[in-house]
Amino acid sequence: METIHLKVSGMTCGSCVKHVEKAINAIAGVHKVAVILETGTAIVEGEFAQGAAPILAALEEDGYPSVVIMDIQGDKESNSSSCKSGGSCCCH
Ligand SMILES: [Cu+2]
Repeated sequence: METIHLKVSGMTCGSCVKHVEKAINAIAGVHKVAVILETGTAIVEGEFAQGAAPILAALEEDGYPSVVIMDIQGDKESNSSSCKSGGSCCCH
């Protein structure tokens, strides 16, 4: 199971939220969708064989262009600690 965080533009009211939820739910592999109107974000849980691309395409089609928010802080941390031993990179 993966989680994708999206920044969704164009949502202005509760029916936009429902629209976005419906569009995302229609995509294969999606298990759970949480849309937060206040922050304009959507959190999608599921198995994403093709990554976020089908979700972004569906939202774009419905008039809510979206981008994936980088939420891999844990990964970043493990990367930076691993490259301390590796030597020549940006975070030495
Ligand atoms: Cu609306």
